[in-house]
Amino acid sequence: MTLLKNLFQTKSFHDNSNASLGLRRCLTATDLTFLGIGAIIGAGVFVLTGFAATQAGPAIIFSYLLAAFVCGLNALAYAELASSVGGCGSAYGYAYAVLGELVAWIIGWDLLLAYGMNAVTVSMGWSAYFTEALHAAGINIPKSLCADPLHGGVINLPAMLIILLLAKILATGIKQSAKFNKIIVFVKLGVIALFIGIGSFYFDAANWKPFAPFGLQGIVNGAGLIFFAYIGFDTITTAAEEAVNPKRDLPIGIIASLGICTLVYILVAGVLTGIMYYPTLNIGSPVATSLFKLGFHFSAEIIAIGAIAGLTTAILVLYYGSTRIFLAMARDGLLPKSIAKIDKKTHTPRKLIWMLGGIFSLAAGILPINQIAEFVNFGVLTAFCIVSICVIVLRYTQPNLNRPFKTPWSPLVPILGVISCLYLMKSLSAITWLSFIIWTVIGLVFYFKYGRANSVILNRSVVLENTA
Ligand code: ALA
Repeated sequence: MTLLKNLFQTKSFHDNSNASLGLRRCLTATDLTFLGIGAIIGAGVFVLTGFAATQAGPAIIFSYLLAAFVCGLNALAYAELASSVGGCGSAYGYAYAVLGELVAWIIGWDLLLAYGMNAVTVSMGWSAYFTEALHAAGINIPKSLCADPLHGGVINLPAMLIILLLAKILATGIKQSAKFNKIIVFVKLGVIALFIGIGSFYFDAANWKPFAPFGLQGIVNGAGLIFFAYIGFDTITTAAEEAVNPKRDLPIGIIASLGICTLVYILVAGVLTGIMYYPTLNIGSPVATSLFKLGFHFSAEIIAIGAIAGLTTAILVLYYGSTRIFLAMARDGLLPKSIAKIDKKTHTPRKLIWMLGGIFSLAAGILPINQIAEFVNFGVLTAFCIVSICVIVLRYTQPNLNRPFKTPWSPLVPILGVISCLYLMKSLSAITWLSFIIWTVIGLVFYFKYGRANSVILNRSVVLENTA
């Protein structure tokens, strides 16, 4: 009975939001919105749009809207918890405060891998664009040095190097990282505007016939794939302890970044399918290639450079998110605290950043991309489900909690959030489900061997029981 009680021991909200980690509070609502856009716009739109268009046709616009709807439902739940529960642990922290330690551990463990592998996946897309850009400039990197062993190479060196470069930036300081992110977000929004501007002059309505060649099923399949393009708005919540006014600014950052990106995606998808007939879009760099085919060679090169910039910030913010989740878990004693120490000068967890950077870099050098991307979707969808469930439970357990932002029409909206995530998860492959189960079992072994013995909350309860 005590074991069961311990496993579902929750953490007080005070512990979650007010503990001082030594991080620096310096991020504004604008910084947070830019961090969101930085994480969201990446491989999804620059790489996956073409593949998704071959599944949905020009109706990919509706796939984007559908995926935005699913994310929007859960984004409202994130906004409510970020403003009321707080803490840099994101879904892990909310689950700890609402559903207890065991669920929190499972979700934190899941998110560590999902964010980390997401950064790795995008770094592989980055490498592909980068080697292509070098090739266009007449510099050729041998395939053995820019592809993983399963794709005819030995090691993916560019993917490894970009992660190490970003480790250096993240370790320097959050304000510097946010500034770097902001500049690059301007570059990527600029090249997307260039694409929409040029492309809209060449829009040919004939390419939109038929508009939905694969019907509703095609739209749903496209949404399942394109969901990846929206991942990232949730990482803003990991910046809760570095935000100046998290209760007000986190909901603004989440909703604004998701809204802006949805608009951008719909415009890109509409223009892309209007200038190229959808069956010809089965390519890895549809945005740049379509302009190239229109004869805008120079603009296509600029777009490719913008895509590289876009992918860089997606890696940066996802990598940042994984370090903050680790930090929150280490603060609670569930992971080794010594690794997550904050450097007094830079106010960053330098050791942790370099340790995770080393692991991610190695993974980027040798792992194949496809399987990881599905796993990322699975991990993030699980977190979304838990966050929406937390909102529903918390409305009953803590009806009077101060909620600066409230999810409208609760519990309908969070219930729809959970159902829509489960629906998308159902379509993922058996191997992805199996990988998730294996990863969770490894996590549970670690938890029962290490986490429970070192858990701050559990040890505190033991002390209280002994002194009572
Ligand atoms: N949303 C991010 C991307 O599209 C993960 O790259």
